[in-house]
Amino acid sequence: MATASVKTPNRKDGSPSTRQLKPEQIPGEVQDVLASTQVIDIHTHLFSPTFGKIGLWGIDELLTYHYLEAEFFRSSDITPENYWNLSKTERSDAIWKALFVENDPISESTRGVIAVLNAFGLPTEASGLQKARRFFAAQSIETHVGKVLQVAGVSDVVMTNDPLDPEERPVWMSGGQNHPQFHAVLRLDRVLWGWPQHWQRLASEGYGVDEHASGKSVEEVRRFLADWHKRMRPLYMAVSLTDSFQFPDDSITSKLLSEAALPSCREFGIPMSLMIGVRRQVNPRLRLAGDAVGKADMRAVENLCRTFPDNRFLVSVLSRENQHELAVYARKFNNLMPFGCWWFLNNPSIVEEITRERIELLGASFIPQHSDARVLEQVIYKWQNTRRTLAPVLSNAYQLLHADGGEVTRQAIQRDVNRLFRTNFEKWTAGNAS
Ligand code: FIX
Ligand code: ZN
Repeated sequence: MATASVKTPNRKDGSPSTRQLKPEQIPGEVQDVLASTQVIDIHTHLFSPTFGKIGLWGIDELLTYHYLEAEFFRSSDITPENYWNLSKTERSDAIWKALFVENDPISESTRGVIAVLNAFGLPTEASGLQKARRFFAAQSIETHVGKVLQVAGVSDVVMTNDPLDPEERPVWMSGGQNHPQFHAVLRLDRVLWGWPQHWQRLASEGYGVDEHASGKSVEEVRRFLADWHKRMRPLYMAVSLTDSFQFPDDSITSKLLSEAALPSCREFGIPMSLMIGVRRQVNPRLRLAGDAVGKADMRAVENLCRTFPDNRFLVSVLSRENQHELAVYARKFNNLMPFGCWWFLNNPSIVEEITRERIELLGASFIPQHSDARVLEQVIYKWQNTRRTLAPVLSNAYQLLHADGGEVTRQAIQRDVNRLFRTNFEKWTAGNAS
């Protein structure tokens, strides 16, 4: 009997039904709750319209996403050097031809472009590129943003904001942004591991720092963080770390993390996000697409969580082989919040595996996904795929609960999905997300 589409009506006050579900009703309820619960996208590279051209959107940006550039070089005779000499339009023409015309868009990233075109009712066949260009060219970003987030079921977008980025900095120095759906994050890569290349920038701004982060450098970095916390009001601080990251060690990274960033996070009451496992520029010819992945030593996470029990950590690791360790560490440290299926993990086959083991080990006490979107409309396909992949995983968890004698109601499902999509993050950021 077709029960999957059966939904238990909400109660008169609109709250989810507390009526016990039959096993065959569970998938339909889970799908409906996932579809109707807006998500906080806790890590993206999107920018609100205030930031102008560094906020990427539209079909040519979708097609020249670095995920697609990496796939393009496998299906085209154009060398990276020749590709970089092309204009943006010529690059997206070449990618469309190689990945969407001469081959079927069956990879996660190519299929995502098709899903976005489809979401706007645009043609998805080979001849559709020009019509898509006309459609996006006719959009005003201020209204387009609202429509895209509404279609994607995203209520809040958390950005990645680098105070030392010359393109982004002028916006913050002239008052910043106040779009209610976009939230700042203080990204510290250039300070925490890029110190040799960037310490002089802080010095030139009047912070009394030196090449070895000695003397007054730590207190001056904390002053720098306080200045930017005031300017950005970030929900958390963040850093991306390679697969060789160790803590503790005698590096400037460890020193500034433990003596400046983490104390400042405690002072401001915000978490520290650690994204660990990237192997940077394994093929520099591909530029942003040139990064890869490496298995990290998770004892660094263990040492940080144990040494700094008053800090809250958001942690995402890039290696599939590190996922089980991360989930086990989350059982040991309640100041550790695992999040997302990052980058090369954001594929249904791996998202399913990671999410199942997280539910089995952590219940609903983790953050299942972030989009890492770099182009606005990507949130549409990334969150469509996440909901599509989460549905059977969650349904299975509730059907097992029912089989073992537990009660399953729509109200309970809604409570868990709220936690996974929203309140785990809101509580972690001390309620600053709303
Ligand atoms: O460090 C990061 O925030 C990574 O997500 C990016 O560097 C990466 O290029 C990306 O966008 C992956 O999805
Ligand atoms: Zn990212």
